[in-house]
Amino acid sequence: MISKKLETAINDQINAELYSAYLYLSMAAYFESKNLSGFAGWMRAQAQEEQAHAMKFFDYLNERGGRVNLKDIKASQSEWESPLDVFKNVYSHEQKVSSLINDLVNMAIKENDHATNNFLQWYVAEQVEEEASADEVVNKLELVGDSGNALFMLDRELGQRTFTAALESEE
Ligand code: OFO
Repeated sequence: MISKKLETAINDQINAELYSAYLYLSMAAYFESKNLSGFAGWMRAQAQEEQAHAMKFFDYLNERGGRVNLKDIKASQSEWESPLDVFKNVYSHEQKVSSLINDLVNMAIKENDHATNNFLQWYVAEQVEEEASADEVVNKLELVGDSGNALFMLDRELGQRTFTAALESEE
């Protein structure tokens, strides 16, 4: 059975993952308002991915005899200065989430909870990808600069991203 301390921390992380989904959905709405449907589609897929991250914690907590407690999800920012501003925000947000995951790992190690530490390693690897994919788009947007044509091309490229539930639920 999982400790009360880890139960609380995982519940907080479920909230953080759901907030991430909310933030990315808000970014999708921003891009929709700018008629950048490819960027919006990328954000929608990202929001679904975050929801899957939350559900993975939800299932794990239940499996370990913990109790899931859902809390309020805070409102997210809704306006940004530019697509570059949005993706810089994604990158810094993912860096914050990585540090939350690292804190959870440290807590699991301190408590000698090897099962939770092992479970968390999936998120450790996932955060490497999350940061890298945000950083990649930041770099591309910096190259795009003020070019409308290049932004249009990037919108088409990002619009090809789809959410694959099967991959996300892999243990
Ligand atoms: Fe759940 O990885 Fe992003 O926030």
